[in-house]
Amino acid sequence: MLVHAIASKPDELIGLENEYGAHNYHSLPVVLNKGKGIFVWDVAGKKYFDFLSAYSAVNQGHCHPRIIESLQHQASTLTLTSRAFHSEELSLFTEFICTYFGYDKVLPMNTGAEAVETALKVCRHWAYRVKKIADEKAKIIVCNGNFHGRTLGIISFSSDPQSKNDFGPFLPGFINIPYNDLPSLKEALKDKDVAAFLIEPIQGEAGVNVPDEGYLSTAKKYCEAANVLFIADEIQTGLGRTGKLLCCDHEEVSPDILILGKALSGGTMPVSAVLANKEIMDTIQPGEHGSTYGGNPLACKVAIESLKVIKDESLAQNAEELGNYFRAAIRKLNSPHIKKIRGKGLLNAIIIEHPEEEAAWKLCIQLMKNGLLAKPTHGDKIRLAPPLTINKEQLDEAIGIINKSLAILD
Ligand code: IF1
Repeated sequence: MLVHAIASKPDELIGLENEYGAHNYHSLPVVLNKGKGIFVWDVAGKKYFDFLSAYSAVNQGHCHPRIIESLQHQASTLTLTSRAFHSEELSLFTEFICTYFGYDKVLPMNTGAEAVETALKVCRHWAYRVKKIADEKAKIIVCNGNFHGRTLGIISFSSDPQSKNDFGPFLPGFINIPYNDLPSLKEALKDKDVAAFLIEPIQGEAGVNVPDEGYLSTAKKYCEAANVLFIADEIQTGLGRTGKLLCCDHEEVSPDILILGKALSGGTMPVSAVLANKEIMDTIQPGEHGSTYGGNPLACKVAIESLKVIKDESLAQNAEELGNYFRAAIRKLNSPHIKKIRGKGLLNAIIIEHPEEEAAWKLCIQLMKNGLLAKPTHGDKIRLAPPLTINKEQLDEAIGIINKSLAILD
């Protein structure tokens, strides 16, 4: 059976995945096989604006030449040593990323979920070994509507039934409070057994939910006063996406524990990292945590280059400027089908106003036909988040496609 070798039509390829792959995604019916910068191409050679950026993993654009160069060079030099030995690239990476973000220490992992798990483990160690919370009592405050990954530990504190139904039993030790609600945080912090507050500076999965100005900085102050760690999950909001290097920078908040992933490798491979100062990170000792691939030389090399590109190409600044321009332009369309556009930098979502339940999906299909890829979430929301390398002319062209496509909802 050579069917996989000869299949090239999109329908056949989708059929193969449908037959042999688990059905854990509802993808748009487009089959891609090439990417460059802000564009991707399907198997028939049709070109699209990528307005998802692999959920913000390709902030630097697809196949960025400098990142690919570093990947290829390192791939033919040394890819994996395990942490049983030191590697030149890991040593250089640890110094580079700590200097870049202003932290004492880094713990490298692979996926975002692993980095979140790592941050939670580090914070529990800190709770017992530094804060001296009684054994097994440490609690972590999280927000309703959160998305931090898909492991059993993380979904234990999800408030989304789809993410957690029939996956129990769950991990205890979490307190859920409403997002963007300071009085609830203040109340929850009264509990002396609280070790940390884990937060997305903008909630991605919840539909690009931007908190009120002052929420993050006040929340940080409350945490400090209660001797509770402020843990920022910047896996999606970090690395220039929202118009600053970190979304927390908008309010000059320096998280006690910073979690990064996604664009840390410019979309080439899973690379994540947890940063913290000594007092916190030194609570982890040999044998207490790790990963076979975490901190591998290939990942380290690629991560350094990915971070350099963000600064060298002023991607945060571009996201800030074009984000403001984009939201203003979408508002100016004055479409009766767009209830709202919200976001920061180039992390944006439109909320569709339409009687049909499938309207957002229908619009995404039309956008796809017209050469722009975006994905609906939670029924009526569409995330619009191109690579941060996009320029004004390209953005204008994309806005034209969005405008033209909206007619399908008339
Ligand atoms: C999927 C959403 C985005 C994340 C934050 C940790 C992780 C993610 C803030 C885990 C991952 C992804 C994963 C993706 C969908 C996606 C997503 F819609 F679900 F919310 F981006 F907006 N923290 N987000 O956003 O990182 O383990 O995946 O590397 O298909 O599950 P990961």
